[in-house]
Amino acid sequence: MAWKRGGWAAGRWAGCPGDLEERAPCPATFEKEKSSCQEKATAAINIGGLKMAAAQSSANQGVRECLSIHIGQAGVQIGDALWELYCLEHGIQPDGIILNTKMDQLDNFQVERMNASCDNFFCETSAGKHVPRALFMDLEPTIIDGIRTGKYRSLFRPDQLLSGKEDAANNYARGHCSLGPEIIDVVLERIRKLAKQCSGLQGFLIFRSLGGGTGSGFTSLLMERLSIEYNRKTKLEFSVYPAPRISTAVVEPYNSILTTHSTIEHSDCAFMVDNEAIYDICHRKLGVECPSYANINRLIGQVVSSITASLRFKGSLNVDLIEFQTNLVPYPRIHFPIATYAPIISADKAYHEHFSVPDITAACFEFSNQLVKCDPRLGKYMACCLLYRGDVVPKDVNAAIATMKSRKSVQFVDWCPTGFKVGINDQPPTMVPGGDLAKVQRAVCMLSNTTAIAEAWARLDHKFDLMYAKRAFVHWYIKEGMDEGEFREAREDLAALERDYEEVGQSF
Ligand SMILES: Nc1nc2c(ncn2[C@@H]2O[C@H](COP(=O)(O)OP(=O)(O)OP(=O)(O)O)[C@@H](O)[C@H]2O)c(=O)[nH]1
Ligand SMILES: [Mg+2]
Repeated sequence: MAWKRGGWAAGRWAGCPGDLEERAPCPATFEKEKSSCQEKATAAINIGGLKMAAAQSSANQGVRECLSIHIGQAGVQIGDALWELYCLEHGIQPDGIILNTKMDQLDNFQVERMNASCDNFFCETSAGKHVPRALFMDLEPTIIDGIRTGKYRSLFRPDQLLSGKEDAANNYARGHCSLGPEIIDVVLERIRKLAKQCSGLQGFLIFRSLGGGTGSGFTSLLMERLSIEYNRKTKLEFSVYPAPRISTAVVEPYNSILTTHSTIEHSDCAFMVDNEAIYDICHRKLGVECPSYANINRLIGQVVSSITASLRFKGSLNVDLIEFQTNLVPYPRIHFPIATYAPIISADKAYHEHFSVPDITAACFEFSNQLVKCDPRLGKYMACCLLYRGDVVPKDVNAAIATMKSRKSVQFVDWCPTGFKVGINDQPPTMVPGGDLAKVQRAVCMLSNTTAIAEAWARLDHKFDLMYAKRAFVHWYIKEGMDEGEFREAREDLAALERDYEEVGQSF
């Protein structure tokens, strides 16, 4: 197994949930327990204490900005949904100005404290406008034109929305070898400009599909160049895994395997989102008869928001995503955690249900809540992180985890402690007006690194093999300047990845 530089920062191993009780109570809970004016004043003082702690820690760490790069149709459309949600969560209006909902000093104080880290994702101009630290790019113009003319058109500066003239026609080689090189320098220049506005750039979040020509080919090219130019900065990916029922091209398995091969060395952690799994969630759990990309992207947005919440909000039990990432990736190539989210419920059903911490924790171990189709009961966990949001107290989390640990179906590899790393963010999830999800008081996103993900690679490898046995469609790639040897190399690398997973799952 190839070794590469480890995670974003030094971290410690899976914190025992018992640790949580020793820390300060979460302000949401704290405030709920206080009612009189006298008590409110005490809360303010105590919250003030927290603010000081938060300010000190942010002074120590400085601002740690993340740049989001949205590539190709899927990357751009997911970005559209995601930045709408981020804006709603931070009270930022479509023109970038923060909505003034501060009712009293305590509220004022809390909003400021919670939003203290929003600078990691938004750059505030001298006029008080919040501009996303993001770049949208596509090889063709129509999808980005949708943002240029959409509701959030004035949120972005024009140079953050970059498009070419023609797409990569579902061909990795066009994105990587022929069209991509023509636009890569402009893209890097725009990224440089965004990076210059950061005082402590932490890394990149890259959104794309594995199956599209731009998403696969251009992203590979960009990742290679980012590694050269920003050597030590982490690159996290959110990649759409192709689903035959929804996908637009037969060659998606080729593109997916070619891009996985060429980016595996450049990516530190990749969250795969399987369109078929999310389609089924929207259909079965949210009652959407025929889910569209808009429905799917909103759900993806909600999960990504939970994953990045620790970088955007402060909180006493907040655990930085970087710390999670360190725990999630035991070997550089084994960097594909599965995300699971709960509760996923529509507004009409939510009235009859109560989602306690044990309920939502247990739901994370249900196959039907996973964003990738594979069966964790058939694999072994290497790491398990639980990212709670909203009204959640450590006592309940500890109890819920103890129950899950006792389940036979939750098996860890024997070289790894059965640790669950936990973070609690005070902010409950925000619902998008007109969205499918119900407003809830608490939610959880589980990130688990399990050997079961090898099943998803095996499925893709099998589809690749069927086509490649007949060399079907290969000439399109050769025509764009690719060497056929790359197909063989990529496929061998993926076979090695499957074997890596087998190896890490083996007992001593
Ligand atoms: N979740 C999600 N998937 C999408 C979306 N748009 C396209 N896809 C999926 O992405 C894959 C196709 O890739 P695209 O992102 O459309 O392609 P592209 O990156 O623009 O590349 P080219 O068009 O070939 O230049 C298919 O698997 C689609 O199902 C979207 O908005 N959301
Ligand atoms: Mg496209």
